[in-house]
Amino acid sequence: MSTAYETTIENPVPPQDLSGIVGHRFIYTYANGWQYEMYVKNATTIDYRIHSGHVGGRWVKDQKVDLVELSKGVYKVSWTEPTGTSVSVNVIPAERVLHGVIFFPDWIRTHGERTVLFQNDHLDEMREYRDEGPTYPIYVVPEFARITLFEYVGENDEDVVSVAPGDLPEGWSDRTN
Ligand code: FER
Repeated sequence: MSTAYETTIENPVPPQDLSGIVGHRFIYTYANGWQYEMYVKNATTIDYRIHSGHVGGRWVKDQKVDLVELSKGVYKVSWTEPTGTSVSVNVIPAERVLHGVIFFPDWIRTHGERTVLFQNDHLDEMREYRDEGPTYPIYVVPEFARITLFEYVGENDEDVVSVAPGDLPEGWSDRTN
């Protein structure tokens, strides 16, 4: 093999180094124009804000995720929301590119506004909507995105994502690096 390590049927796991994404905040715009911000608070948790798009204005803290390194510098973040939405995002920081697939239940396609809030204050309400549905047909949104800002801010900092997207200074999310 050309790689320095080998994954096998018995051990399909490449060496895991999450230091290139844990403790980082990134802002990105999907090809459909939707702008998101993710803070990888630690190896199992993200905070995020949605600056524009179908559910622009929504924000969430302490979402548990599965985070892996697929190959050197290539990460995958996957999770399911209390709303029933599932998301899987592949992140390649060095190329300033990511690809996300969002799987929305049907009720969020028709009533996305119900999820535009600080979700942590409405968890039971979100689970009720989820259980009411309808779930199907799933609204699948697969899109590439350009990472416009990528910065190390440290792990487990509750101040990184602490206000609603709409309460940030004008143009805040358009800062690039
Ligand atoms: C993302 C795509 C979707 C993301 C979050 C979501 C933080 C969340 C969707 C939802 O629950 O509305 O890239 O990154």
